[in-house]
Amino acid sequence: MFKKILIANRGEIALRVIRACREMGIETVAVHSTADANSMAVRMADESVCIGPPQGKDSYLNIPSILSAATLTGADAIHPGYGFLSENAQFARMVEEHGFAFIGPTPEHIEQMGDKVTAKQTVAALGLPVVPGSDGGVDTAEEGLKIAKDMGFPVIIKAASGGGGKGMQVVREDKEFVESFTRARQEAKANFGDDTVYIEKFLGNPRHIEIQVFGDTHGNAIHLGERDCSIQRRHQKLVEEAPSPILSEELRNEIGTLAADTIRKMGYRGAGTIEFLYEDGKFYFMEMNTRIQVEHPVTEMITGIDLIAEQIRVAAGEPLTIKKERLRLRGHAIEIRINAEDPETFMPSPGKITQFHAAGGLGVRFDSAIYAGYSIPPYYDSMIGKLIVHGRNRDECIRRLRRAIHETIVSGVKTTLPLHRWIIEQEDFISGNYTIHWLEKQLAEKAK
Ligand code: MV4
Repeated sequence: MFKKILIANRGEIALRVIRACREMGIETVAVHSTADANSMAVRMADESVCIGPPQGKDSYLNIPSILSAATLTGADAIHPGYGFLSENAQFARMVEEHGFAFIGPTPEHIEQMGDKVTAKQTVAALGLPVVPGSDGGVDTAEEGLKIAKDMGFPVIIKAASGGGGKGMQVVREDKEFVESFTRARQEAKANFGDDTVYIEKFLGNPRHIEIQVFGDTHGNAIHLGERDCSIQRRHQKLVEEAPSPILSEELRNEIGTLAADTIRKMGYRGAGTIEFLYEDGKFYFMEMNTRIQVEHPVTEMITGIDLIAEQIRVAAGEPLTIKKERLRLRGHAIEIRINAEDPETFMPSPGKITQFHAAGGLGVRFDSAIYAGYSIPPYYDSMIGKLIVHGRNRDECIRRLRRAIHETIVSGVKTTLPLHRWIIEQEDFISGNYTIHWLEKQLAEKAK
């Protein structure tokens, strides 16, 4: 097992990794920008190293600085968290070339899933259902138009190097196609330096349901059920829950088994998330994330498994400790992401937190790195914490969440808590009747 892990990240996920390490008897190194010198991760880690100025590109994305810090402190492994360098294949490769273990999949798997065309072809060949569409990249507007006409409108044009919603064009009729195709290519080139695009049938009103998977270096692979992440705005998730309120046990087992079989055949190691669109009782593969995700705690709450500890063990070459026979999905969990933002305009609200109290009690977890007197820097994303609650069933879980939101105090900055309080009171939320478009539709109604 590793003796010392360097965490190449900040905020709540840096603290989350430090917590797992301390419980495992592993020493930790926090790297930080000059803006994060007073962070909770720096305080809780055994050692810390300043790796550069505030801007992410100069610090948390600065590969030479991070590798130097690992060498200097004698770390054996690097945990990338989420965001920043977590899905950078070149970083994973350099980490390994410098003699450290990368706590994540191989650089080849990161690369393979990072290209959305290759990812789709790979998982389709291994048995996952995919959205009907072009077979790979489409080179010309004429070729694209023929595919779209044969398939029928509406269609969606996506960038092969995109993901997370960037560089997509929905096309509703044939006379718009050529213009949209040209725009999609231009945006793909400008944003990702790669103008490869592909075409899919556009699903009008799906849910976003993702499966947590895990593989090891001994040929084992397992799924840990799904998370429903349909409550989102501009591709930013606000609420995530497990299990999905609309999925039957039969369908869960079916898609979960397909997901686990897929990563087993790939020889995938570590934590992964396979994202699907779900509409009319059917799943369609969207993309695979090769990192631990923000919303991993809802899966931890219903399984009782520490997913970060499992990532570390797998990276150290140990077999998975999760056994299918002993895995039970218990009760219901919901996570809300608390952002330091205006709850109506979504403008970031950095600044000093004057008062802070975390909710507690049975079934309540608050994953955050903030404290009273902490100043939220303006350089990074605005998520300041995650409130996660567990209950024996969805009704108990929602009641507990309402209570926990009531207990949470964050003063000095604006937060999205009022919006969360509102969302969970809505009839559609309570009945589980929502899709990826629900929140934006509600916000448009509210604004009238
Ligand atoms: C789609 C789609 C409808 N049909 N693909 C958005 C993020 C990117 N990963 C894929 N996305 C979508 N792909 C087909 N064929 C609708 C979306 C989409 C979406 C997906 C998940 C969560 C929120 C979303 C919001 C708008 C569009």
